[in-house]
Amino acid sequence: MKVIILNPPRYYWPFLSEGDNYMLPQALPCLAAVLREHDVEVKPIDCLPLRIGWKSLENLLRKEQPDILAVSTPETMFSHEGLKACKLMKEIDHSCTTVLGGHHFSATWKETLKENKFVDFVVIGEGEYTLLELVRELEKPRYKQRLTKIKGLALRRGKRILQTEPRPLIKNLDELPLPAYDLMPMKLYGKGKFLWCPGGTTIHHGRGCIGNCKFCACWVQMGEKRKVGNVYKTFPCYRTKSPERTVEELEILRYKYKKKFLLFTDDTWNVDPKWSEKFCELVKERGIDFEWYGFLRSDFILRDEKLGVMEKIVESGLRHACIGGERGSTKELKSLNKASCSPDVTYKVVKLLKEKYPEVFVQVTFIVGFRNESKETLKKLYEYVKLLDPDFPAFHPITPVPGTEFYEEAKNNGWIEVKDFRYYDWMTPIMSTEHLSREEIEMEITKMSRKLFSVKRALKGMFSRYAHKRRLHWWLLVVATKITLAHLAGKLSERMYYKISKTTPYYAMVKPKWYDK
Ligand code: B12
Repeated sequence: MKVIILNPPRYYWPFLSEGDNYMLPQALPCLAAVLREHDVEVKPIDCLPLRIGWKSLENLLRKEQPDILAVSTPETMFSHEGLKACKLMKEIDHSCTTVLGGHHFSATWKETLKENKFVDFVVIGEGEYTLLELVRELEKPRYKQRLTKIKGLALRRGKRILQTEPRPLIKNLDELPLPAYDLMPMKLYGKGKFLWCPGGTTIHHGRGCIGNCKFCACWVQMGEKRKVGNVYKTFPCYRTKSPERTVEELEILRYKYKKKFLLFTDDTWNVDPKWSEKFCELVKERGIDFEWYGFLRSDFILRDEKLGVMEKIVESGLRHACIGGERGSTKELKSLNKASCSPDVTYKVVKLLKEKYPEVFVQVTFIVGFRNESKETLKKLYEYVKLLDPDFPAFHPITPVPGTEFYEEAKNNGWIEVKDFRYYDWMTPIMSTEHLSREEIEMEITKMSRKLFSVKRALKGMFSRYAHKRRLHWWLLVVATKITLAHLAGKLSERMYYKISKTTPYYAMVKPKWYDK
């Protein structure tokens, strides 16, 4: 069986350079490694760094003639590209089996299979062993195939669409083979000058999360499915590779592929202080010089500071901390199942990082546009963020994505105004509030971002003695300038000043030159 695992062509975020727009999607080398370990002929293809547009992809699929095309588009906003790839494959060769996976399709498997005859299977949740078993079954003559025996799969049975028993999570992540980075165009990742990981790539040590935030799809995708009564419910579950295994992977990326900056894709990097301490000691012992970006929980940073572990984490190379601040009131955070990181805790953390660890660039993300959002609640949030004064405050309109508790709530209450998933880009408001229209939400985000842009902070950052901080403050200036120029050029007027038709939002993503080629 010949398997292609595909990250299809897609649009880019505006204002970011091409290299800053994508990174190595960990799913591809992880899935490929397990298939290769079991002697399956596998080719992961990431169209973005290779600039493979749809015409080139068609020619490539005609030449490769895979038996199985497995497509990974985790993000809801790119799900249409995943479907397009399956449709194209069936037009080229109807006998090729098409498989989808990732966050979005794991949560929409029923409607995906119902509405799209060109999709044969959806792999739900953690995919390594489900995909392997699917390949093994499809290798057998049809009458011998026992597809419904494969856990974690959605498939058709005549007119019915079935979901098999949930796939148990992999208990010991160290049993997985090292991701097949050698099958990826590693040289082409990290070409960005500024943002995610200049000269770098992605890595992950943990999977899943211990939190169960209402708006987040991460913990759901890697959550544990347990039977409650007659139905399966998803519970947060956190697992991690050992520090030794993670350092082994890190050294391959650092020395074999010369990647000096790593983005840890873990939902929460700093769950276990013992793990963090051991990892940092190994990095120090082996003298690995690298810098890294991580999603860190604020209350765990304070805990680790008290334990003396935070010093070791920064010493190991942490240079960009992304913290989910979300809101400025404990009551609001409680309603999102995120009370553990209170506004006061996040305030203490940003103050600690700025004063004791100036080498760390502090990004704090906030969500606006919940049902009761008004100019008054936004003013309070603005005052809080102004007080916090992180290097980069990022505001995202709440985007109800399938699989999350918030999506069900928004859907059941009829709050979702934009049904076209292409607009779920975390920039375009998808729903209005009891007090603000979608356009007003967008206007408020722009106003807050502009008012929070401080020349003093920018200049201090742009001439910081820490390279990563310098780079990012220059990036912030470049992006702010681009937005302002686009605004002056009136390119943004359509968006900023409500010339948007009340029905279809304005599509902000940028089409790469090679997209159709
Ligand atoms: C790294 C990452 C990014 C990176 C890189 C993305 C890239 N590929 O270029 C960056 C920072 C650029 C990014 C940006 C965005 N991201 Co992002 N990202 C992630 C993150 C943190 C890690 C993904 C990862 O590597 N996971 C580790 C691997 C091992 O797990 P995995 O991808 O889940 O794959 C496993 C299974 O899902 C499954 N699987 C996955 N695909 C497939 C395919 C097949 C065929 C099979 C069989 C199995 C399978 O098997 C894999 C192995 O077990 C996830 C959160 C998360 N933890 O998953 C968010 C996440 C995927 N991103 C998300 C979003 C929304 C975005 C943005 C749109 C918005 C934003 N503000 O971030 C942008 C848009 C991207 C763009 N540039 O245009 C959401 C998607 C939710 C949704 N339903 O839409 C997530 C889930 C975060 C969240 N909090 O909800 N992202």
